[in-house]
Amino acid sequence: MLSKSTKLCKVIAIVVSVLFVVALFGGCTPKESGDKGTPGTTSPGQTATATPTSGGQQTTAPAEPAGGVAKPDVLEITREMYFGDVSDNPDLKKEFMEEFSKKFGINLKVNYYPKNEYMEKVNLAITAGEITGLVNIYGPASNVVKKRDDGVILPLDDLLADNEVWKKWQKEYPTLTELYKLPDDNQTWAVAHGFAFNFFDRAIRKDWLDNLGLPVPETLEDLYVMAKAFTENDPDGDGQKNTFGLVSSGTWNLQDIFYAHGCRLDNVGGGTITFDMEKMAWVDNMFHPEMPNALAYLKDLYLNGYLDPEVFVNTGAKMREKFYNGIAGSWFYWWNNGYSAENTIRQIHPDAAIIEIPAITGPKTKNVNQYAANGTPFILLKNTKQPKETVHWYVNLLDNEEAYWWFRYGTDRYNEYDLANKTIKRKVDPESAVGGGYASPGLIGDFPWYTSNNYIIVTGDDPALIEDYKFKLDRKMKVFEDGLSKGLLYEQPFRYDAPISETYSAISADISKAVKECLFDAVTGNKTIEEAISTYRATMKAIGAQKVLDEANKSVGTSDNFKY
Ligand SMILES: [Ca+2]
Repeated sequence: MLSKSTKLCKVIAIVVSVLFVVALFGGCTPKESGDKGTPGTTSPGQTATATPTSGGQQTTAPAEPAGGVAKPDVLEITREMYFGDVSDNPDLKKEFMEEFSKKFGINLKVNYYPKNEYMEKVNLAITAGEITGLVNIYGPASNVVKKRDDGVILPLDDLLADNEVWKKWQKEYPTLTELYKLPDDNQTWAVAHGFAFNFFDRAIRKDWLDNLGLPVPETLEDLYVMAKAFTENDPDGDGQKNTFGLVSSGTWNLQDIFYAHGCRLDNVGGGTITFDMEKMAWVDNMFHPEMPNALAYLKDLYLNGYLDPEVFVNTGAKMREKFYNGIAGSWFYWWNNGYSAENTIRQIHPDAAIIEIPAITGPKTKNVNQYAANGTPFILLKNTKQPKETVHWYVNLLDNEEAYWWFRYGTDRYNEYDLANKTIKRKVDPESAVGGGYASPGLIGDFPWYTSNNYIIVTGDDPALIEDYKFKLDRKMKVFEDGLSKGLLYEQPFRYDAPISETYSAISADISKAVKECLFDAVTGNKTIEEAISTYRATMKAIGAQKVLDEANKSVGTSDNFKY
């Protein structure tokens, strides 16, 4: 394995060389996929098959590589929200399969189920043998493990061994091809439906900084000075003490403070069992030597009111509301969400301006904040008649610019594809009340090479829209570039998002409760920091958390000497 820094340099080189190959976090994270959407009907999943292509028709099918694999008789894909929910847009659903089949010379069959019971329906259909081919399931990786252990899916390594696109990805985007390579058998059990880089960054009221003559913070010390001034020095200039520095929902939006101390929290910012990329092992960062300092820093902010007094009771919505209303001056939240919030804040405070920064530094000054790329898994069912042809051509189509965008947004009847200029103008659906585009197939997510971060994608034909898109995209990408060029950002592969451990699944709620209590007690001064950590240790020992660390480390072929 390459050393950590070599690997990181390589990632940076790749990222920089392909010019902003980062993807917007679209609606494609497992968390979002798991959200309950619009209630659908209870009708069974419907399927339809496109009419086979008649002879002599023009297609722009990707050329079959020499010695390549023949096209499958049918490419069967199962995915939620295909042209809306299950009963929406039946004509568009059918038309797309027909048009796609004509254009690319591959008969496409899409199965779709109601969003609010997608996984239940998919599981039933798999058990009943009603569907074959590629099936998009929800993350995390443990769902893939389950399907493998149920014996209903095929490993992909041999099937893709001679696929040129796959080989290219292995070289240029190794974490993409390894996303669903399971550590215990070293086999690849799914292809990602997208590979969208994403991270949290710190958004700050730039107009408040300017009003107070403060620089954009870079370190923990700067951040403290800022939070204090945002609370005590009337940053909005209305003569009242009605603002504070930092807002968060629990520790979710304070993660950069833990990062700066080198003791990162888990993937949801609420736990301390996390994968350490330097040790390449699962650890409990509650016992990181810097953790007491991180907690002392937060305690100081909290007791002085520089951090929202309601930090431990805020929901996510409440946290956002305080930033939108101009009460709180800063949060640590999804990349670009601060900039998106600017318009909302300006409805009340017309002069509001936001700046986003990739990380703040402290004892840790390099590789401080992590980005990860993920996409939910597409598994290949064992009952697929032509498994090799199916997965081979699916991967080929993802590498084909036109086929990719069709998968994403539909045919050129509903989109003006100016691919030479990397511009996509989605046509306005006259039936849309908000001037939105037509419903789209949504079969695929962002990939680094085809993404809303290197294509201009607008709805409608107004040139001002394109200028606005470019401005916003430049501003957004600058945060990521800054993070990379200053060595603040590093890649934390998604496969290390949550521990693969049966015990973890069983006791994660208890663990979460123990962490919450410890953080609350330490930051509010309910207990001393030492007492809070020692209570946590006793609780974790009592609930059997040792097994979580041991199992998780075993799953990645390592061990950690730590004992609760
Ligand atoms: Ca004020």
